[in-house]
Amino acid sequence: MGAPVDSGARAPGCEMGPAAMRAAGVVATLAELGWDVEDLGDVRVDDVPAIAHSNPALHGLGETVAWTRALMDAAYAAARSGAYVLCLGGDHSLSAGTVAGVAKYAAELGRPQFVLWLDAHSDIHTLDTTVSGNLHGIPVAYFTGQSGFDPFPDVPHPVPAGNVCLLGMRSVDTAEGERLKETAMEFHDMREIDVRGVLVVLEGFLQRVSAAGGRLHVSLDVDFLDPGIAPAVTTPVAGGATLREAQLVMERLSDSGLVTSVDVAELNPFLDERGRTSKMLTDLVARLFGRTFLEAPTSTT
Ligand code: 6HN
Ligand code: MN
Ligand code: MN
Ligand code: MN
Repeated sequence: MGAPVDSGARAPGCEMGPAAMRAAGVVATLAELGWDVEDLGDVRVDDVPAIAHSNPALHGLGETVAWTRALMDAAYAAARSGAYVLCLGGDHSLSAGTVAGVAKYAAELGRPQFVLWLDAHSDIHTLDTTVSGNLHGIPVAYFTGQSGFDPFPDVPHPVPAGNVCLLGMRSVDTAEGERLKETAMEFHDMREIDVRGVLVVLEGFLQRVSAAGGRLHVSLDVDFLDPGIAPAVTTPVAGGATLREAQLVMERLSDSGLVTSVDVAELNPFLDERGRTSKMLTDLVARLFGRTFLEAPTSTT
C-alpha cells in the first residue's frame, strides 16, 4: 500500500514517494521473485480535524492524526488478511499508524511485536518535546505508548520499548538523548556499526525476536543510507550506511524469515537524481524479499 503522507515534514515531496517506487518497478520486481503481490493503491484521508495544541511549533497535527488513524486501520486489515505488509511512504510519521496497526494484529495472535528502526534519527519526540514541530520525529514514542499524544488515537497494543531496536543513529536531539538514556530500547549508532560491523550489531536483536516467537516490523527511513548514495531525503545526515551495509541488513533479514511487515519512509522524489534513490530502495526491498546477486540487475544506481 502507498502512504503518500507529507504532513510530518515541512519540505514538500514525500507525497510522491509511493508513485516513485511504483515507477521504479517495485510491484513487478517482487512478482518476479515469486511473490503474489497485490497493490492496494494509496491509503487516503478525507476527514482532517483542526486540533489546537499548547506547543506552537507543531506542524500538520490534524492531518497527521488523520493519517495515523487511517494507516493503523489499513495496516491492521492487511496484516489480518495474512499478507506480508509493505507500506510505501510518505514521511516517517506514517509508521505511527502502521506499527500500531500491525502490533494490534500481533496481540490478537498472542505474539510479541518487535520493531527494527533503520534511521539516522531516533524519532522519539513527544508533541511536547519536539523543537522543529515536524511530526515525522515522533512515531517511536507514539507506538511504544509514551504519554503526550492526547490528540492521537489510543495505541491499542503499544510495542514494549524493549522490543525496539534503533540502528544507524547519528542525529539525536537533546530531549531524545535524555529519553534514550532511560529507555529499555536497544540502539546502535553509526560508530558502533563501523567498529563491530552491521551484521554483528543486528544479530543479538534477531536472536531475541526469534527466541520470543515475535513478529518483526522493519521501518526503513531513507536517511539510514548515506546521503551521498541516497540523495532523495528531506533530512540528510552525513556518515550513513553504505550500499553494501544496507543490502546486507536486508539480505540477513530475508534469511531470518522473521519479518512480517515493512515501511519505506522519507523518500522525497523531488530531491532525487534521475530516480537513483527510488531504484536503490526498490533493490533493498527486493533483497528483503529474497533477491540475491543472482537475481539482481547488473547496475541499480
Ligand atoms: N525523520 N529530530 C529532528 C526533528 O525535527 O525532530 C529530525 C527528525 C527526522 C525525522 O527523519 O524521520
Ligand atoms: Mn508538509
Ligand atoms: Mn525517521
Ligand atoms: Mn531520519
